[in-house]
Amino acid sequence: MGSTVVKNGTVVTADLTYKADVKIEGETIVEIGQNLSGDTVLDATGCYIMPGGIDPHTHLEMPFMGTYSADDFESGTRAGLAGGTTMVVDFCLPNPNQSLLEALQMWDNKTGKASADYSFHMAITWWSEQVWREMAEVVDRGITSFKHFMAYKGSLMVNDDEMFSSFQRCADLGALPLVHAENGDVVAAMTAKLLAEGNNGPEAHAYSRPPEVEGEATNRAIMIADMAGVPLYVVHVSAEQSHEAIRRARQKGMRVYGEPLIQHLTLDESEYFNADWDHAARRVMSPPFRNKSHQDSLWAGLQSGSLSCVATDHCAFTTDQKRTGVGNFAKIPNGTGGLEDRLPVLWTAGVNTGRLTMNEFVAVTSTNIAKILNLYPKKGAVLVGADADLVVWDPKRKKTISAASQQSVIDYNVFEGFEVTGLPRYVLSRGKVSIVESEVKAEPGHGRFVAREAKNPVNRALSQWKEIVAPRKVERSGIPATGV
Ligand code: DUC
Ligand code: ZN
Ligand code: ZN
Ligand code: ZN
Repeated sequence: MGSTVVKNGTVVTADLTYKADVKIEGETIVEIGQNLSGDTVLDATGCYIMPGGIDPHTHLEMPFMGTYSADDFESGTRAGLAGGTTMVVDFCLPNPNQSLLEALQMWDNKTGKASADYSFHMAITWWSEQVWREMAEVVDRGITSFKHFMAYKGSLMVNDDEMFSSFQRCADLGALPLVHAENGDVVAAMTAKLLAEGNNGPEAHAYSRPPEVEGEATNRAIMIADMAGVPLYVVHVSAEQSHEAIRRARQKGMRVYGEPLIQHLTLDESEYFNADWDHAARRVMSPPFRNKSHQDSLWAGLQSGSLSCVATDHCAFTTDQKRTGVGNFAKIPNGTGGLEDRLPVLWTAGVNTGRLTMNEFVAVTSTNIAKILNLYPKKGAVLVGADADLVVWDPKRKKTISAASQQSVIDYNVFEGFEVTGLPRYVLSRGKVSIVESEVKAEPGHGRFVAREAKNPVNRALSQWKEIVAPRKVERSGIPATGV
């Protein structure tokens, strides 16, 4: 393969904006400078050259709620590339009692047609000595983050004792725990009550999971992480209550990271209430969409740095799949799409409105994620030696989002009708030109697994700095045996 030069553009990274050409050989950036030449030239006049987006939260071809999410690694990574996302981190979900390593093999088997790079988070869905042991093997295989569901009682949910054990194990291994923070017991109780009262429509999904459910669980997970001495990553932060818990923890010196979704930043609960059944059910996800005051909180968190990255939780179901929940909202498969739309919608609603700078945009869609998940600077950077995962972003290109022209295989799009200004001109995946405006040149099978390293275990998160020492046994004399 000869060299490629991206010419006449402006490089935009998480901290710098400057005019330069970027030269690529094979899969890697080899030079950044002025007047570079190469065998192939990609013209970036009027465009920004940014690190490709990383989506830290996807569910591709995932068995869930009696079905499988409809986008697989082929359509999912293609959708990502079409919107400027060059890497996804997907969740491997063992069944209760299933070996983590066996589940990992199953997930790996799904990735043959990925056209962009990928990694995994491993979910801890049950707890035993075997799970404790296998976590080390999972880390050795380059998967250094472990997800815990505090909701989905009866299937994926773990209890506090299991979560505390797993968090301590993460601390030992230098791994990062993630939480889906909703109080699963309260959700189950509210769901049963709503159904008993005849509230079975999709809007009741939102009533069953109010913001307090999320705030309580987020705070609980943070305190448990503090006791375990481990950093924490909170997925899909949708509410002021959970954002508040994260802000407070960070102010105390804890490494707690919050991830809002592009859906929660731009869509609100009116989608459930002023709509027909299909419209509302297509937007059923957990956590549900909130009111505008929560959206303001999430934007403020991205601006001030109390929230770290923007994801999609891409977990797409067709209308037919959603209809299994007619008559019982608790059976509507939870999930929405967004992989193709995350960057254009965030640019339009964030950068074009002045809510985010371009550098902040790069930070929250790519660089912060790469740093938190130990992918940096291979990913998330425009630097010599980094993978040539690049998006050449045309801030003037426009389109109206529509299911009719999307890469996802589902039959609708929650952003249908959104007019976006700011779209990729070119997208490169490890040097391969995969998107040229609306033309898809992605190559199924090109995507590769990216192994990550565990951080040094001294990367802890504590509200009060303590040396890690064995608990001290106090020797007392002359105190009655029952004394304290
Ligand atoms: N929430 C969803 O909406 N879908 C997948 C899993 C989740 O937590
Ligand atoms: Zn979740
Ligand atoms: Zn998810
Ligand atoms: Zn290839």
